[in-house]
Amino acid sequence: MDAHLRVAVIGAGFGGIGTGVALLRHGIRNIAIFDKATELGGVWRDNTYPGCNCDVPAHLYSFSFAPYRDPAVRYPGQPEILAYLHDVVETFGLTPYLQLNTAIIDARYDEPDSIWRLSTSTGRQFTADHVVFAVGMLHRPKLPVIDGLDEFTGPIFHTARWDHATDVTGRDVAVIGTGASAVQVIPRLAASSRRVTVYQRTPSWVLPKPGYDFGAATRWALKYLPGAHRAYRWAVAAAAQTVLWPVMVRGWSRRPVELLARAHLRRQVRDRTLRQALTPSHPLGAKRILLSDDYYPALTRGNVELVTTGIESISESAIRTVDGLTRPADVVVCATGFRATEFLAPIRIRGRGGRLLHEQWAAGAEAYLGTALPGFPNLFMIAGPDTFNSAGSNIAIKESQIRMILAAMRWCEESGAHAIEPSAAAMAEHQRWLREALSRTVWPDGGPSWYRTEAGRVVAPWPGTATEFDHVARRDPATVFEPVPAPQVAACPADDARRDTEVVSA
Ligand code: N01
Repeated sequence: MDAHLRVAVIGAGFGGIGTGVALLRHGIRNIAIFDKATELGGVWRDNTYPGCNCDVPAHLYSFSFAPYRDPAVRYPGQPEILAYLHDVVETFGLTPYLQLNTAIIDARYDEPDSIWRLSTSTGRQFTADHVVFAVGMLHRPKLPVIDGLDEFTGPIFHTARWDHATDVTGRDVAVIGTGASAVQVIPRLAASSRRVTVYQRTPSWVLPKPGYDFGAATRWALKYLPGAHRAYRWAVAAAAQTVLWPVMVRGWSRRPVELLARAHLRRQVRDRTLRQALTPSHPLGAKRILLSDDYYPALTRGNVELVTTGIESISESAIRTVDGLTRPADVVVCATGFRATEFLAPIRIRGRGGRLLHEQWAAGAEAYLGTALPGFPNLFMIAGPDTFNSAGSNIAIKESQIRMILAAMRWCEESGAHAIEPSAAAMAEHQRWLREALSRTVWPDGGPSWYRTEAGRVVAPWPGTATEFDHVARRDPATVFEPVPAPQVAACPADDARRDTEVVSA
């Protein structure tokens, strides 16, 4: 018989872990947190490239219920953030609920029974009253499509699949891409490789990333002064929102920050030709803004070359650009990003009436506040469409979604409904608002990026601040959700005996 869960959480990164903690805190213990990998951590498990760290201060980029408290380091590296997540899982007793090495490959809503039927990669089947997809946006690497890529005989890998067996010391390394991952890894490669050739298709806007470590006074305050940590966290969130959100809005309001970015480039790159090559033509904010103090200096090193001519092909040991030049490469690093707009792929998800989610989303994913959608009862998402926080921490957005999901589950139970979903009216009103809000941002003008589908539809970033997101997420569930039509065969998922006594062991 299938094991029954009250809530199945898919993904053991920040979103899934935050959801798990919230469920346990609400006394909901018949849960499992599935992850396809052998370890928890999501993107902080996958990205182990040299230099990987968080460009948002960790005192903000952490859960409000478990703030990151290192009094010395402002931007911890990937190992520290992964350790933090392990710590949260341990502290809040989530370990017994983890089902690692278990990918959910198929999720089907069973209307007569008002439950989700889940098939896993291990062959085990589960049923669940509610499913929460917390699979993230940035976890499926996007490899470039380049002629001859398969013919390259040396190591070739994506930043999120770093090959630690490859020693780059004294070798010629080619890096394709100049996004957030590239700007972190290039300075490290430049310091250890013989030569680094950076293939840039589009330059990124880069802002300074000041103050890696705290000074003595701040360390003391963060350690000993009651409330100092909370005040610091609040101040960082307020500053990020105040400075960065106006950048995302069309018009003059991005100008002051753009001047800052230009000054940063001028200060760090004296060579006029290189500076020109590094000056973006898209509006600041149209793609994710990068923060770095060591990327530009790395590009000015004698052993680093920035190539702005397009790549034509790759051979056994070299990269050829469209101007006919060929540059040797021993190792190729693809810093080419993720298939961010293919939300929830590759899981096959069928809702009411057998509708296939990916067919419904063929023109671009949409959901009510990136969290739930009509036709898919009791299905929730963390980091769904239109939820990426371009002006601050994404953990805050995830926590707002988690609160909304818990409120919706509670409302479902209290109202005696078998299952709930956003009403068509709430969804339509939200989509109307979204379209208007997005049209006031710079994203539609930004050219290709992971914020947009290939057809140009903006589907990833949230067109507002984290505070505004939280405000919408706090709406009374009764004004957003509605019960789905009664099932043909009576079954009561509100039956506590079924919900809370059968605990699935990891
Ligand atoms: O990926 P990206 P990323 N030929 O999509 C280029 C988060 N993150 O891994 O702009 C040549 O940003 C592409 O060029 P173009 C963060 O949210 C967070 O760097 O499409 N080039 C671009 O330059 C971030 O935004 C942290 O013209 C090709 C690059 O590859 C997100 O992850 C750290 C190409 C891809 O950039 C993704 O960042 C790191 C091709 N065929 C990442 N295909 C933190 O610190 C693609 N490109 C929290």
